[in-house]
Amino acid sequence: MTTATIATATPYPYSFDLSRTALVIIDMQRDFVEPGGFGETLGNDVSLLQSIIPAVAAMLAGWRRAGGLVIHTREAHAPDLHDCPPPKRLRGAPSLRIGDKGPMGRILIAGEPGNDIVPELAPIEGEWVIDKPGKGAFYATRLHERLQAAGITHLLFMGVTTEVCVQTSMREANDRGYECLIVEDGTASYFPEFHKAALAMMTAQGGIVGWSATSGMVLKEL
Ligand code: TIU
Repeated sequence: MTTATIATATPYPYSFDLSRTALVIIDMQRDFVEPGGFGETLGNDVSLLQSIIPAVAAMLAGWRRAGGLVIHTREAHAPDLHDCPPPKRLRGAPSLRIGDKGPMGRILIAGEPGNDIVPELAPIEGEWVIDKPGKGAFYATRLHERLQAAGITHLLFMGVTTEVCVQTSMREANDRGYECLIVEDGTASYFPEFHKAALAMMTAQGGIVGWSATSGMVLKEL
């Protein structure tokens, strides 16, 4: 096993063995980054999220070349909505609710065109794809059990949105004992100030939730 160290990670150097580390890409779905999806129905400007696709693609390519495990998640509900708590569907005043028909198919429903991962980041053979009904990747999925079986101890997070599904997933992972790092330019929010605050609150207090680093810092060590 060879150990890589990102010396300039925040708040202090982060070390990982590639064979025990997975790259987790959270919810890079058309529903969040393209017009007409779930994100836009909530009133958001989706262009802010599109801007990270090149950095996420570069990290993904580097991680694949190095032979690391890649995990993609999708926020997705069953067509009959049995896994969607009514408050999640009924909250707020979106232009379309979860399960309603939009320009990319039914909003946030598994199997609909809008629920797909964007083509630039499409999963390939051998990569895990986890459908999750909640914001966190560990809630109501078998992710923890699969990671344990694969001997994974470290997780690098990217995807959207920083303070919602990415932060929730990283907090869930931290509570389960994983050493987590968030890739600063591989994640984005509809609210730039929330992106910045989420990174700061997770790495404060000696890395209370984990570390952060740029994609360039990670790629240099692969
Ligand atoms: N994937 C994810 O973050 N789901 C959200 O609903 N995020 C929002 O910021 N709305």
